[in-house]
Amino acid sequence: MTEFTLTSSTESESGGPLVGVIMGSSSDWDVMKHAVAVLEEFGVPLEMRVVSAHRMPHQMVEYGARATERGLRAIIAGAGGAAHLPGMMAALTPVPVFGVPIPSKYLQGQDSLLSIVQMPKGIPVATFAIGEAGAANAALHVIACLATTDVDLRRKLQEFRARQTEAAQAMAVPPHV
Ligand code: RP5
Repeated sequence: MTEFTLTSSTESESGGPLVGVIMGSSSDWDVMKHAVAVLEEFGVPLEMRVVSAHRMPHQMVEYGARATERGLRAIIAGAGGAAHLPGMMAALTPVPVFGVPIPSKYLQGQDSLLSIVQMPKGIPVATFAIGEAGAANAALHVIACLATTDVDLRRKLQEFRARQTEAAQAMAVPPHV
């Protein structure tokens, strides 16, 4: 995985990132790096930013307001605790938002999960598992969506799944007494 600052980006052929990976704090990076790793593995142009809903609300509004004109096709948003970033971002833009609940100190991310998944009817956030699996799966789901109109990405996704199948087929039950 490439080294980066939490505001770095890669570009698509049209000149900008296709996927925004945003998070409420740099402390979320240990989880969100798993989404970035998957997107990079598939060669999806992306950008990464800290966008804190409660500490930088004006920048959050600006990010959401400009997402469409900047060419973003999906936003993966990670947040912990009273995790309002994904829901607020979904309210600010028609670009689909994929929410990743970050494990929290006292409630182990159950607060994050419920905050993100329990969106009132009308503004959806596609919500994933707490932590690493959720971050990686959010990226894989974004890739699956992009792959509906991108043949090369579809081929890469099929190859990725085939490798997983092969790995599982090669598994043996550990020796036991
Ligand atoms: C949320 O508060 C962030 O998404 C993070 O998960 C949590 C704690 O943030 P820090 O205090 O570590 O910056 O906004």
